[in-house]
Amino acid sequence: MSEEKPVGAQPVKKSEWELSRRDLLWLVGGVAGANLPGPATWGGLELMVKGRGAPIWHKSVCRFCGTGCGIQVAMNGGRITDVRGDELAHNKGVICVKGSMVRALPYVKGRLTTPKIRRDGKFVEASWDEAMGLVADTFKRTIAESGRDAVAFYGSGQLFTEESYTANKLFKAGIGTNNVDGNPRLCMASAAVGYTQVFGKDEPPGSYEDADHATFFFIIGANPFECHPPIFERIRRRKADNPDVRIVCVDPRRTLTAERSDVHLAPVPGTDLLLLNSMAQVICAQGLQDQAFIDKHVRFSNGTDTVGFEDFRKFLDARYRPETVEVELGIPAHQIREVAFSFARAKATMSLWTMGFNQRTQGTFLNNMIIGLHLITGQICRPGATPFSLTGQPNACGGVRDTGSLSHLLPNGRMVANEKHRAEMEEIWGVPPGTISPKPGFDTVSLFRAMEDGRVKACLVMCTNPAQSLPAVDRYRAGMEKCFLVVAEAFEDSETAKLADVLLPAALWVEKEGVLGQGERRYQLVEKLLDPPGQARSDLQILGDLAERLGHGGLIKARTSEQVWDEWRQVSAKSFYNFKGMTRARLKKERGLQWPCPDENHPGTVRRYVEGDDPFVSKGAGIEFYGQHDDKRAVVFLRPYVPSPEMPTAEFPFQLTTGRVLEQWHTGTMTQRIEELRQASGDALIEINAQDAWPLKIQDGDIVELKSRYGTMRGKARLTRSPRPGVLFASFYDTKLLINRVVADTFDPTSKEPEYKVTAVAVVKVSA
Ligand SMILES: Nc1nc2c(c(=O)[nH]1)N[C@H]1C(S)=C(S)[C@@H](COP(=O)(O)OP(=O)(O)OC[C@H]3O[C@@H](n4cnc5c(=O)[nH]c(N)nc54)[C@H](O)[C@@H]3O)O[C@H]1N2
Ligand SMILES: Nc1nc2c(c(=O)[nH]1)N[C@H]1C(S)=C(S)[C@@H](COP(=O)(O)OP(=O)(O)OC[C@H]3O[C@@H](n4cnc5c(=O)[nH]c(N)nc54)[C@H](O)[C@@H]3O)O[C@H]1N2
Ligand code: SF4
Ligand SMILES: [Mo]
Repeated sequence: MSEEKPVGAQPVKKSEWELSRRDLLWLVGGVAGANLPGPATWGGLELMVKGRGAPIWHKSVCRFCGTGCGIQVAMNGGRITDVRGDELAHNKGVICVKGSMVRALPYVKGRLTTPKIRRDGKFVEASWDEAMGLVADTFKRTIAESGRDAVAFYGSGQLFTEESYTANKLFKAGIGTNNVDGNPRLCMASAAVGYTQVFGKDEPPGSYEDADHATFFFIIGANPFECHPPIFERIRRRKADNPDVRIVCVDPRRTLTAERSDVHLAPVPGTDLLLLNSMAQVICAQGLQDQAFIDKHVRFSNGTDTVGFEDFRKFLDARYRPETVEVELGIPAHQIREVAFSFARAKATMSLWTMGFNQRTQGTFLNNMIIGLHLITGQICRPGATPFSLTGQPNACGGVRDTGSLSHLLPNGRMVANEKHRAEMEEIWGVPPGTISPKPGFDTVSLFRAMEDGRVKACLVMCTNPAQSLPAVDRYRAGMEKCFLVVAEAFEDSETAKLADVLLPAALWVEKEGVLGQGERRYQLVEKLLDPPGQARSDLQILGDLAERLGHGGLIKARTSEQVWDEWRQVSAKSFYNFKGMTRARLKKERGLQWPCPDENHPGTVRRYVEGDDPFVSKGAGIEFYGQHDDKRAVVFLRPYVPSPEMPTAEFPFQLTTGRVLEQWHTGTMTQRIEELRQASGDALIEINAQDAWPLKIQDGDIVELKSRYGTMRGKARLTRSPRPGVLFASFYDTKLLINRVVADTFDPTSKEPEYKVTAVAVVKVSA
């Protein structure tokens, strides 16, 4: 292994490290007290490393969330002995408890170490040749009998960029089907569509660095204290240094983020568009808008036609005055006015949002409108003034959105439905005109529905666990059972692995090499430090093998991570996503780079669409939304509020919302295996407001039954004051509480992202 020659590792002054450690301890310690892996674990780690003498530190990246923290990994005797935040990376040395425990990940029990094939209902071990032979034969036969669109790839925002790019190319330009989708559909689709409609191009204009300049933080539908801790820590430092800085948090639960904000507004789940439109109404009615910015850079649209600012005002006045919406929204009119005024008049406003916004039947509209608020107030393209969607997974942006590994996309913002875009990609990939199908493939929900009725007969699932993470999951498990399911997984007992016909053992994190692209357009390299266990292989190797066996070896010529990266870098140069300047050598040295980055001397772009920073802005333009709109303006949409189909009824009087906790990652396959993390979070519980529990005679620890239109399940109740009355909350990491069995099977009609955040339910006590 490369232990002898650390790449990019730099000595760091001890005092700085200690500072970060303390910050982290505070982060961890601030959460919920006694049952957390607190100081003892940290102290222990410190001693352990000292005792061993001379570990060698390697620059790396945490594999968990979209914050994309730079870390340093200590290797000693061929093993990882410690992990700490990288002081020179964007996260300035701060990491969260999951990042600190990622050191344990390669060593946990339960790894899948050989390929397995299901025979007579039981898994038997197989060689790679047998397993891949069966996969390739079944894919070939399915394509011959039922057509190309009967096979599919279901990927992940946790694959490396090289892996997603290769899968996308193999399926779209090799096999000739656009059935390539992945879990970012469950996550970032509404944000991606939102940006594309407004700017003509996906991905945020701003950066984490804006948090160092903002004076007003508008956090809505996000819980960064638990889900993006170093970013929330950066916001808190900003406030500590500048007491006038204000933080507003909009969340139906009093989350740990809400508790640390200046103002917490708790809307009725599913009603945020009333708040945004009402804020816009106040802004326009009181002349708080930035008219000069609007005149120069903004166009208004009702979704089909261009309209004027006056039409926008009339649209807002007719339905969205604070006094009209306050009851339905659950936030008093005076608070709506206050937040609208602060948003517009602050020196620099930064909005941050995540799943409380994206996972909604109006997710796209919410994304349109939050950016719209920044555009009408000119709170954009200045340090600290920016709309910023926080990204969930470590490579949803770089790996999936940017490579176009979704069923309606092609690389670098191109669309399947656009003939010119298809022709461009056919030329770049060197395939005959007409190879790429003009028909968009199945988005996630449609894909699993197509398994139900046999339209999709064979599917390769890679680095994701849909049998636990899809909504209304009982329904989709039944579909998966009918399909020939190939699952590339690191662990043999994930809920999806259990349904597989062929299981392929996957290398994870530093057992392989590749690039992760996180939420601020920053790409960072993860280098290989360990060999994978047993016969496990990287997903890239699996895809190369499959390509070869399907007869597309000539198309998928790049087989090492570095070769794929170089190809992809060249592809990007033909677009506004240009990162040709991000050579492998640079990524080995630097703590990531932000695109656009067109040549090797370019430092990367912190603020997009801003002259002097973004290389694509015309000279003298100052600010230019060059995306794809001919007039180079950004679009503010008139977006009417439509209630969620899952608003409470007499039969289902509560609203269930779901989400995350600090110590656990998604379906828990990794973090539940790390003892410190498992103990810290404990079992998943159904949180209910004590005020709601009282008339139902539910007490802490009682078993309750949840019933929705989609399923019924039981779990243990926890009484709190966190969700607003009428709202229940559960997390989805615990297989003992498969909450997605009751989660609604509804989605945004534009982005096709499921509405995980709002399900109408009934709750009753079953037993004490
Ligand atoms: N610890 C941890 N961190 C993670 C992850 C993890 O699994 N664990 N996963 C990563 C991924 S992939 C993602 S996508 C992100 C998700 O990051 P977040 O979106 O911040 O996390 P969630 O808990 O899904 O949801 C955020 C909040 O939305 C609120 N919410 C629910 N309904 C509504 C609503 O109608 N309106 C508003 N305004 N808010 C609402 C919930 O109460 C919740 O507190 O986290 C990333 N980071
Ligand atoms: N109720 C509810 N459900 C939700 C959400 C919610 O808020 N509420 N959020 C949704 C969102 S935003 C997301 S992003 C999804 C996430 O949902 P999933 O992607 O289904 O969840 P993960 O647990 O991240 O699954 C990743 C799997 O890949 C495996 N793995 C790890 N590394 C590797 C590797 O290198 N290669 C391979 N082949 N496998 C590997 C892990 O063991 C794990 O089983 O969940 C969605 N589901
Ligand atoms: S915040 Fe996210 S990327 Fe950073 S250490 Fe924690 S889990 Fe890893
Ligand atoms: Mo996500």
